[in-house]
Amino acid sequence: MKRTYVCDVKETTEERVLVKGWVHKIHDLGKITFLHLRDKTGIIQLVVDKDEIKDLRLEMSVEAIGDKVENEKAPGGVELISKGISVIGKAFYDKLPFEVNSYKQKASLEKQLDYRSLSLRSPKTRAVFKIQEEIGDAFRTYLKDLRFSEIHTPKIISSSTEGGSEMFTVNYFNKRAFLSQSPQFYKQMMVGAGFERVFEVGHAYRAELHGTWRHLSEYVSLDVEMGFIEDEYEVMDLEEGFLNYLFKTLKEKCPKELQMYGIELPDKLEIPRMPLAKAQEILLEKFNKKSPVGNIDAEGEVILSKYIKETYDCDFVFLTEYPVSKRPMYAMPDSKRPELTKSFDLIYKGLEITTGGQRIHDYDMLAANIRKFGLNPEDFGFYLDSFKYGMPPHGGFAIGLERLTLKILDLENIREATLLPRDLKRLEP
Ligand code: AMO
Repeated sequence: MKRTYVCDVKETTEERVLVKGWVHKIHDLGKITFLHLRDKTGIIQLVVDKDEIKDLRLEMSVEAIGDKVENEKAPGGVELISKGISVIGKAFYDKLPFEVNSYKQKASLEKQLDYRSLSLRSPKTRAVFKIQEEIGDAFRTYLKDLRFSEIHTPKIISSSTEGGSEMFTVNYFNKRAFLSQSPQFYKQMMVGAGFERVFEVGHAYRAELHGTWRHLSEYVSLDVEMGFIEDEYEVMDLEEGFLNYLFKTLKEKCPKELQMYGIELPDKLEIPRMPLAKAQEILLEKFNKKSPVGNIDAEGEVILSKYIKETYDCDFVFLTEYPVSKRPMYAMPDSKRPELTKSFDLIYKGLEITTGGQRIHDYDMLAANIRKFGLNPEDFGFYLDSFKYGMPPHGGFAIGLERLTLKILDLENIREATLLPRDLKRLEP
């Protein structure tokens, strides 16, 4: 007999079906006993004999044959009268570390992460990763339709891209190498190598010394780079277009998952764009909140987002015109105000989810800028070389996949939006 997925039981024309999954719940009501079986697609109720369940334990994997009966009270409006259940994956535990079948997960996040193979079985927890999967899919579909090519760049690299000290070192055949913080140099290189428009969904590594709710040491970066642009606003338009497409897609494909988290996504996003200096001024004048030079801090991001929501009814804001001193050496300075760059951040519900901008594409200007930053152009050999052969004006951005998921679902900690998080303390599972 062919297996029927739980979500297809109601619609199938078969009277008798074979379902497979895990023992989600056993309800012994005295006169009648129910077993809830859970598979990837949902939960179905089986009416069972007491004898059939006496050796069953929660979370064992089982297969069951049952006859279909419509029942409004059953989950999904249909139930199965059991014609036989067998265990196909035994249980080896004394006591489950936590309940998988309660809607509200009571175990601490740390414990859920320790027992990831169990915590992910909870439909509400797995819903996070259904959303995440659709984000990746929407990113690909949206960009491919606009003639972007998907690329895969190396994650073992020889030099820093983002500057700073947050690099993991790797012993590479007795040479020192690093784990990539960002595909920045390679995505720019590929624009010049004739691809013009590229994107990558790949891992990025940061040796983050702060174990906060929003930092991971390994995250997934949704990277974009495009050539022949006019300015950084074209790059922002692209990101805004993607986010509109994403929200539309999520509403169509994940209504159940969004509902589990009580999320209603807006129909149309028009993201306000504001110079950083203006945001700092608003924070100071309206909220008496001082900002660090050339940036706003985490608390400032939260306050500013609330202000933007009240003023523009939008959960997002692009901050523009970051100063040269706070941006990497590849950021394009504004020709009229050379102390400012043509770069931006995107803040979503109080959290930075993107950095992007126009890049320097002129070889001489880039080499001079590298020197200006106190770095040695010789250390950037292959990167600089790729600017020798007619590199077009270009720009791009990167979105942290886990941060975007976290904010879409209003989660509290980035680890909830990470299948198997890596951070200061966690290297397993
Ligand atoms: P940036 O360093 O700002 O920019 O990173 C881009 C986005 O990546 C995410 N992110 C992180 N997510 C989780 N944990 C971390 N430790 C972490 N660090 C960064 C954030 C952030 O906004 N090359 C540029 C992008 C570009 O200009 O195209 C870059 O990497 O969501």
